Order: sequence, then C-alpha cells, then structure tokens
Amino acid sequence: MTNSISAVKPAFDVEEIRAQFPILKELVHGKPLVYFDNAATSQKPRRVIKAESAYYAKINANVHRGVHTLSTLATDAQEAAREIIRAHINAKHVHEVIFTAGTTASMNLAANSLGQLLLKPGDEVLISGMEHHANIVPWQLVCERYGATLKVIPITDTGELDIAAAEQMIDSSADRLKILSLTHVSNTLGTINPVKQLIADAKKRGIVTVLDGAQAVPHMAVDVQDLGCDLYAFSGHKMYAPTGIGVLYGREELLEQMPPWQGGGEMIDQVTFEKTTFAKLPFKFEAGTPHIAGIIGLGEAFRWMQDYDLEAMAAHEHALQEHATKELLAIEGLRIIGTAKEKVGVISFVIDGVHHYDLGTLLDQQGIAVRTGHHCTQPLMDHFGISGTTRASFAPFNTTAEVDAMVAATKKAVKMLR
Ligand code: 7TS
Repeated sequence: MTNSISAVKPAFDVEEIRAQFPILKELVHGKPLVYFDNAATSQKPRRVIKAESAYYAKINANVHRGVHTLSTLATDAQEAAREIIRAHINAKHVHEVIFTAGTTASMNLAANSLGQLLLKPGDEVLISGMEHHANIVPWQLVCERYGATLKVIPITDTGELDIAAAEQMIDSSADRLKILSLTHVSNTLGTINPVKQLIADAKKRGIVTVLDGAQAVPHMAVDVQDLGCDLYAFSGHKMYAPTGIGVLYGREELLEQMPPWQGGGEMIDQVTFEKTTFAKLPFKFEAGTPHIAGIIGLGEAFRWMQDYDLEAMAAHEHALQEHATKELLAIEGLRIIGTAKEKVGVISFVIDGVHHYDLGTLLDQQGIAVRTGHHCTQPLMDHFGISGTTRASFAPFNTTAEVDAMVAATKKAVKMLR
C-alpha cells in the first residue's frame, strides 16, 4: 500500500522550496538573508504559518473539554496532527505520541519519570560526550535526587562515539546501568550516531533507551520501531513547525509503567482530596491546556515534509555541507570541528586568531545568519579545548550560491580580524 510518506515525490527543486518560505525575502542590513542557523531553529513554510493562524482565526477553542462545535473541531484538528506524527515516525499506537513544549521538556519528562520509576542509589545513567545540555542537566538533577551516577561515553577526535568504549560500558555495568540516553544527531558536530546498534546492546541487558532526536527528525526519516528505542524526543521548531511544541514518543508498555511528571487538568481520571487516578495515555503526560495551535502547525509541517523526498532533501543539505567543507578548508588556520563519516548538513569550525563571536558579527553584517558559541554543548567544547565555534546548519531552502557568499564573507572577515 502506498501512503503519503512512501508515495513517489516530485524532483527536488530548491527554488520551488524557497518560494514557500516568506522570510527568505527579508533583507538583513540591506542584504538578502542567508539563513544558516537551522539547527537553532528552522524557518517556516507559508503552509505552516497559515495552519497555525487558521486555528486562531476559525476554530480557536480548548480541546477535549467542551461539547460545542469549535471545541470539537479543535480537538479533531489536534488529534489528526497526532496521527500524522505517529505515521511519520512509525510509532505503533497514536497514544504513544505525547505533546510537550519541545525537546528540553521531553527530556525533563523522561528523566523525572524514569528516575522515579527506575533509579536507586548506586544505579547509573549513561550519556555521551557530545550531548546538548538538554540531555545532560535533567539527568544530573535526577541522578543527584536518587543517588545515581551519570556516566559518559567518550568521543573520538573526529567527533564520533567511541563505540568500543560504549559497548564495554554497557556490557560491564550490567545491573547498575538503568538508562542509556543519547543524541541521535549532534547539533554541534553534525555526527549521525550509530544508535541502533547501541540500543540493541542495551536492550539485551534490560536498559531503558532514550534518544534525543532534535537534530535528526528535520533531516532524515526516523522510524522509532526500527530504531528500537523506548523513548524519542524532538522539537517542532527545528523541523519547520512553530516554537513551543515538541514530542516525546514512548513505547506503550513503558509509558504505562512510567509515573506522570506534571499534575493538573486533563491528565486525571478521578480527583478527590485523598487520591487522584490518572487519565489513559497519552493524556497522563499532558497536564494543562496544550499548545493547540503549535500542534496543528506541527502536523502541517510533517505534511509539508511528506510532500517531498526526505532523502533528496538530506542529499541536498549534505552536498552543501561537503561544498562548504571543501571551500572553507582553503582558509589558512581553519579547522572543522566534527569530521565524522556520517554527518547531516551541519558544519562547525574555528579559525586561528579569529574569535567566533567577531566572525559571526561580521557575517551578520553581510546578511548571513550563523550561530556562534558553545551551542549548549560545553563539555564537548572542553573535549576539543575550545570556547566555541562558528556553525552553519543547512536546510533544503539553502543554495550553493549562499554557501559561496558565506565563504567569501568569511575570507573578508578573516582579513579584517587577523
Ligand atoms: N537536543 C539537541 C540535540 C538540540 O540541538 C537542541 C537545541 C535541544 C536538545 C534543545 O531543544 P529545544 O527545542 O528544547 O531548545 N539545539 C540548539 C542549537 O543547536 N542551537 O540552538 C538550539
């Protein structure tokens, strides 16, 4: 059977895609915007902006509450979005898709609920040396609360997981290791981690597996059943959807066991002052009024992505990354941070004698938006002995000409700064 995800897609046409992003017509400092900060947040196609505003203009009402028409329409639109997301990530059940405020909120839910369910003094949680702070700090807080220890898989100088060390850590700590939580794709290095293999190893030992998919979902087809993970977190705003909305996917059997994290309306079955019983999945984990407009926008963003061949999009971004790598390396004293074999369209670099902040400021004056700094991966910066990088992160609407503009502007900036 062909569904909207597997159907044949039109050939990849960057100009056709660009035309759908209104912000690309904006000027910055009088120059056409070159937006290379997609890993921080992506731009939004017109369809997503329209879907969000249509909710407010036509069907605004709270969900799962009223019997009135607008509430029913809003509920239907929200739950239709949940089904689109389920199909896109190939979750088995629609109630395995939990709406959160974003990856950070998803990881806090995961850490707090799993901590309460699983951790006791002497237990261990395993992460890696390339994690975003959102996959470090929640575990630190929870480990401290339950007397558990946070362990870290080392990374190599190319910015890849040390797989032998990871396997050894998983194998040797047997009963103590309760949770493995890894980034699927590194936001700073672009590295695509071989998570499937590690998840399989962890599963054999009954270790619960969590993936931070913030940088994966925008760039590749993610199939949670194929990955075999227990939980999978991502943000809408990095995949063409609004800010303030994200997802925590969870395998039904585990979600059933996990205690709720936040309490309030919508997540209950019965409340008395003595005792509360909780709602069924997914509502047990969705306390309070959700970001309904954001959910509808997220559904539309997935629909938008499904109109294209995700592999063609990824190939385009990868080609930009390879072109940028080749051209930037011609600059004397420039070093790429993150040279893994398997990378998405993210390129981080440092230049001798040039501070990333100064470079970012000069690029901005040319209308070029890059991110500078530690990218919320301070331990990773420590590993490389640097304070930050300049990072360009690509989307399907970016072009080779834009990469050339960035390279030319970087060369000019280096002359000024050195
Ligand atoms: N995990 C990864 C891998 C991320 O890249 C980010 C955001 C987060 C978690 C947190 O996502 P949020 O939506 O909850 O904020 N990364 C970045 C970045 O690279 N630049 O700005 C935000």
